[in-house]
Amino acid sequence: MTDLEQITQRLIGGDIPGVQKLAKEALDAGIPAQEILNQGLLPGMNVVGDRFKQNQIYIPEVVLSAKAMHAGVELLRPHLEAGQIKPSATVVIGTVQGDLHDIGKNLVTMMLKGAGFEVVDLGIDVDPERFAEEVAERKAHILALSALLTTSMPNMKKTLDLLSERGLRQGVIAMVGGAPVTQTYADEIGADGYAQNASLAVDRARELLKSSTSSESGG
Ligand code: B1M
Repeated sequence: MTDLEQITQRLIGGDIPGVQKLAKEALDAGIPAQEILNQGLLPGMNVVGDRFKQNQIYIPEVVLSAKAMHAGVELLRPHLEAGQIKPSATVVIGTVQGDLHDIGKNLVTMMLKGAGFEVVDLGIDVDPERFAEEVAERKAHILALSALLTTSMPNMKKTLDLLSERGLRQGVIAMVGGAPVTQTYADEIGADGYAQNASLAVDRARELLKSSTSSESGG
């Protein structure tokens, strides 16, 4: 078994110190943080998700694996966020109301920071009112909404609707994402962009900013 496969196994087993130890050893051995994330930690979380869905494991096991994921990601954080240049734009990000999932949202946050964005992370279970307040106060260029539950997805629309009511919607690029969210859903609720994963979120944020700046300047 490779070092990264061992990380995957420890994460599935919810072994927090084991994940920390192996992730640190992998970093020390010069394996890039992105590779440890993509080939060690994320495959483990996928297995956990599948087993949870098939009732092979239950919430306590999922919580332990999620904690192991957090611990691993914390170790990688400085490496994923490294190399930033001056902030190119401000992003307000959060998991929508009714939803407590934050692992994916935290990865998107890290990748955006690593790409030089200034990111204001509002955390989990964020209500539309709070998103609207922060977008206005921070003069955000991008609002990034994450949802992992089909039951919390409608709160993405509620948030965008509130921004429209307040006259804030036109001034901000709205991006959505999370496992159950699709491009079709993004179009349906009038979001400007959707991305399937954290690195695509960075690409999409850049593209959207570029096209909004060129349309402002008339080209
Ligand atoms: Co929950 N859970 N969970 N859970 N959980 C899911 C989401 C579920 C699919 C599991 C399943 O049934 N297979 C299911 C949802 C079903 C549905 O809605 N159709 C589910 C359920 C049902 C629940 C509870 C209701 C369970 C219960 O209590 N009976 C409950 C709800 C609590 C609540 O939120 N109100 C619950 C609770 C939990 C835990 C607390 C135990 C824990 C969360 C811990 C935490 O986040 N701190 C948890 C976990 C860990 C999961 C699974 C297993 C893994 C989620 C995860 O972290 N994935 C998940 C199963 C699964 O998704 N396969 C599941 C790894 C993460 C890196 O991926 O978050 O998708 P993801 O993020 C990706 C992309 O989606 C994207 O980039 C990220 C990185 O590449 N992305 C964006 C995310 N946000 C983005 C925003 C963007 C762009 C891209 O732009 C703005």
